Amino acid sequence: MHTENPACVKIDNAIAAFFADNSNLIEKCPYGNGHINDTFLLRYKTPENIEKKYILQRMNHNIFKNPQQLMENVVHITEYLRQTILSQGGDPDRETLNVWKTLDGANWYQDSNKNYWRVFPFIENSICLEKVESEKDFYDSAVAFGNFQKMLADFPVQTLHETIPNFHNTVSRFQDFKKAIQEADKNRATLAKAEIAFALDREQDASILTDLLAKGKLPLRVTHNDTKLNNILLDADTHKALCIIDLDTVMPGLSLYDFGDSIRFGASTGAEDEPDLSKVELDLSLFEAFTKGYLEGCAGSLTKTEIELLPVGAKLMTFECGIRFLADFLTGDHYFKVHRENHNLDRARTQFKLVADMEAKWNEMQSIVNKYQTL
Ligand code: ADP
Ligand code: GN1
Ligand code: MG
Repeated sequence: MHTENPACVKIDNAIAAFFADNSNLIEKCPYGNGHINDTFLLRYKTPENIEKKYILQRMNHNIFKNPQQLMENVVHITEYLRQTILSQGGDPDRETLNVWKTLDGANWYQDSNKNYWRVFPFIENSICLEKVESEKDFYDSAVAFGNFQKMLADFPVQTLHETIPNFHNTVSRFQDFKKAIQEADKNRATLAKAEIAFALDREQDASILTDLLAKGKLPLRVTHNDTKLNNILLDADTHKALCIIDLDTVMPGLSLYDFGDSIRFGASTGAEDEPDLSKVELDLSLFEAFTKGYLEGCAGSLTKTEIELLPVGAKLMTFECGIRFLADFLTGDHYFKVHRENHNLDRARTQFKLVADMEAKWNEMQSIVNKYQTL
């Protein structure tokens, strides 16, 4: 079980690598709700008495096996986005992440315990939502994720490192899941009997997208691959989508991964870890708002096949996340951070409840996509 409390991690050496004078450091505290990295907020007071904030992160090198390559990707992508945003008259200090260098001019720092650290200036006057508050916010986030992919359409894809191989290869995720069943803790397997059966019943679904990709029927694009609502910052005053963050998994992928992952998290009526499943279903109005926004953001760049398969993307990304949570539960919670007993099982259950609800609402989902096909 992942028991380390981020609050207890010694961060002072890391801070000293990035900032010369710490006499004005007001606060350092754990921040955000990510499942993978350890994130801290640093608050400084400048000599002019102005507050400046930074995000300090310890990259999870058990999951990201090569943090140097990961940071090469992040630097390369953010510098590329910076130029594009500038050429469009935008504000690159607010509309993209920017990597803050160490005092030695490096993009990351490795401490004596072999932890890898990085810093981003905090994007001021921004908010981050864990749950959709209005359809309009979700629509705006969809336009931003579609536009993000469009901005990276000409990015030299061959220069990107694959930070986690087979990240959204659902077939390989299913194999991992079956292996987890073999290696499972007996009590946990008993607790999750119904969920294991639910997933095994849907094995044939796992290969739908990988088969189409292999046959050349779906184009490989530069995608974000982790398009949860809490990976986008909104302007605190206007609620306009401002900046896409968490770029660790930007890699070649399918547009359907980005669409699907956003739906799985944002179009659910319940939280990802809601224990009361009666509160979890697919909100079709939110599905519609996101479909419209995403297609507008992609601005005609998606093929007819990609558009037709949007409901498949939503269902498969939800199913894939469910089997990942379940595999982690069965084998002892080593991947996703957990904060309570059976946390990963609760997460798997919400994902499977959503999958079942999507199956029940399949015709409606397809009609919605048809309605916006020409955007
Ligand atoms: P994880 O990989 O653990 O999900 P994220 O990179 O998504 O970590 O960061 C965790 C949280 O920190 C985000 O959800 C967001 O609230 C906040 N955050 C990250 N970077 C910034 C930034 N540059 N400015 C403001 N908030 C940020
Ligand atoms: C993880 O890091 P975070 O919390 O944004 C995971 C995603 C999952 C998500 C489920 C690198 O994302 O793939 O969809 O949890 N990231 C990684 O909430 O595995
Ligand atoms: Mg995140």
